Amino acid sequence: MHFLKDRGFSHAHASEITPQGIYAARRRWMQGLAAGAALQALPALAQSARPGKLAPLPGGRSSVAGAMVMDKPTSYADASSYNNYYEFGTDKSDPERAAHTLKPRPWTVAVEGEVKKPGTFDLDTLLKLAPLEERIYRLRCVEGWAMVIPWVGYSLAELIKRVEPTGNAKYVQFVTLADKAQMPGLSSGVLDWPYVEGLRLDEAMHPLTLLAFGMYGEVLPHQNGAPLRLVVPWKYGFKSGKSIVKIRFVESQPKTSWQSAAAREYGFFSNVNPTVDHPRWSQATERRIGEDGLFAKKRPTLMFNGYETQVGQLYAGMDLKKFY
Ligand SMILES: Nc1nc2c(c(=O)[nH]1)N[C@H]1C(S)=C(S)[C@@H](COP(=O)(O)O)O[C@H]1N2
Ligand SMILES: [Mo]
Repeated sequence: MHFLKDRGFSHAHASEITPQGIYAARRRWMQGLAAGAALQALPALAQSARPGKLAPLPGGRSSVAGAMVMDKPTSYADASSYNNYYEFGTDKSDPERAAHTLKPRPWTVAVEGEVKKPGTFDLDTLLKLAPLEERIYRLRCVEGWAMVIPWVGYSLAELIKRVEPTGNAKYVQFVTLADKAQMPGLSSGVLDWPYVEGLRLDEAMHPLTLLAFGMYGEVLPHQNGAPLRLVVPWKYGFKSGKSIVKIRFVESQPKTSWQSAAAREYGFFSNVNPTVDHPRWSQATERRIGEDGLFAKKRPTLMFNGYETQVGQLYAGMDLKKFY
């Protein structure tokens, strides 16, 4: 997995990978804590240091508003072992165990539909398309658990601007890999394959919508969606497709795999919303992975997963109970 050597990356020191801004912000945060609590919080400082498992992929400081949440990052061990990636099985532990068969290179992404400059981009081209940034996002699964992950990537808008959507482009559909030879889960009928997702064009253009190539300063582990995936932090996790192979610009709202599976349960928008319950369970609270145990407090779910200031305007005047 040392395929990034050609970019001249050597094993950088953690302090070079983690933007100074995070250190400064964490320092301010730590200063606000009592000495004892600060000691307990110390491991958080090491969280975004490289785990040293895969090829390094450093990201620079992001200037995007909301790109750096101050919550303690989930451990790499948890983030890479508790996954939803149904192409490799439906148990949380299946992807880590089974995704070694995924071949993240060579890899291309086809961009087609309502764009003036369609084309097929290979991974190296995409990696160089815009400066890579580190962004610490909350990711909230519709099942009720959440993580905090330092991703490496750039705004999807960078790619969208280059392909020049036509006036007819109102939505973007994301198609992910479906290859039976690499993905044992495809023989099950839990979802329609390939796994497809979609966003409205303005959601796709929002600077927080991330095209991610790495996490924790390294390339993405297979189970987290190597070699590239989407991360839309204000929506339920299933909107963030893994291992994307095609991006299609379309005029009408595209089909998504989860809507096809259960339209009443998984809407097109799927914005994190504590006031709109899933038909089978409440969304009012959530559980942070790594915080389970006897004394773990229940966390209230935040409107738009805590990104309301940044994205609320996208939904001004919309009935969010109807457009769930
Ligand atoms: N291709 C594909 N992408 C997917 C999924 C999937 O099953 N297949 N699961 C989604 C769900 S339900 C969640 S919560 C997130 C989980 O991302 P993580 O494992 O990196 O935390 O990926 C999303 N992307
Ligand atoms: Mo999910």
